[in-house]
Amino acid sequence: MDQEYFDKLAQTVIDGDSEECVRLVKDGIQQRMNPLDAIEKGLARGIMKVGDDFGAGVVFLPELIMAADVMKKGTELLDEQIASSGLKREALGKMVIGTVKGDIHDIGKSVVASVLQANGYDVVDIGIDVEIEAFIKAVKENNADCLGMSTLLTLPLQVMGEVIDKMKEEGLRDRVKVIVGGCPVTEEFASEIGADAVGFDAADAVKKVGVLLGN
Ligand code: B12
Repeated sequence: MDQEYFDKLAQTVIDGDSEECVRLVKDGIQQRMNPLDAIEKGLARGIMKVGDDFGAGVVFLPELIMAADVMKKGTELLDEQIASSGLKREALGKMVIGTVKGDIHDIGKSVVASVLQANGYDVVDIGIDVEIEAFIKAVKENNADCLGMSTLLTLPLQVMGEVIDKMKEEGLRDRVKVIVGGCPVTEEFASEIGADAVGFDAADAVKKVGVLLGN
């Protein structure tokens, strides 16, 4: 697909036009475009523009919510596409992933979950606003090799460190790797809280989890 297509896709998010977004995405799927390109070169650019305008006070929360709904409709279709493109093979490892307590952003976390799944990992997505105890429970119940935590907000950042501390208390930290992500998360912060890695986008997440789990 060409730049004009990705620009149009970004514009549907900016305009809050879910009908046009779904139409364009279905069209792209039919033409066998790379679904991750549609997310990163198209939809994500649109939501980032609305997010920047929101930050600058040019657009307001209802418009941001509308844009996010459009983005979510598009990514849901593309996630299905990403998942079904994954080769059926023995899982490379078991991941639990979620957005930490205090944060309801789920688009980026879900994209990362789908892309990891498509790349051969068995991924359990435990959703948004996840309590510390719920992370621990999910890691234990699923016998996970790796935990992924996401936040886009500054305040809940500290929760990531609290989950890692709790993992240590429960004796889980030696065998379970931890990767963190989301726009406020830096390499420096990740090492401060004792995480093993930070992923800056879905492709980076696949690369880093691969290194952590020795794949
Ligand atoms: C869409 C959006 C929303 C939507 C969310 C819809 C949804 N279902 O998720 C809605 C409108 C609901 C929303 C609400 C709020 N939002 Co908001 N939102 C955004 C926005 C514009 C885009 C986020 C997004 O989806 N990006 C696209 C995806 C694909 O990218 P991503 O999330 O960054 O994820 C990628 C990477 O970060 C990474 N990644 C992410 N997670 C993980 C996890 C792991 C393990 C790994 C390895 C990698 C990884 O890989 C992903 C794929 O590439 C951002 C702007 C921004 N700059 O991020 C603001 C933004 C995050 N929101 C912001 C705010 C303030 C809020 C609200 C508090 C607003 C309010 N006053 O109520 C509420 C949050 C309430 C709460 N308790 O959570 C601020 C945060 C400021 C801060 N530093 O704390 C931002 C930065 C906007 C701004 N400029 O002010 N928001």
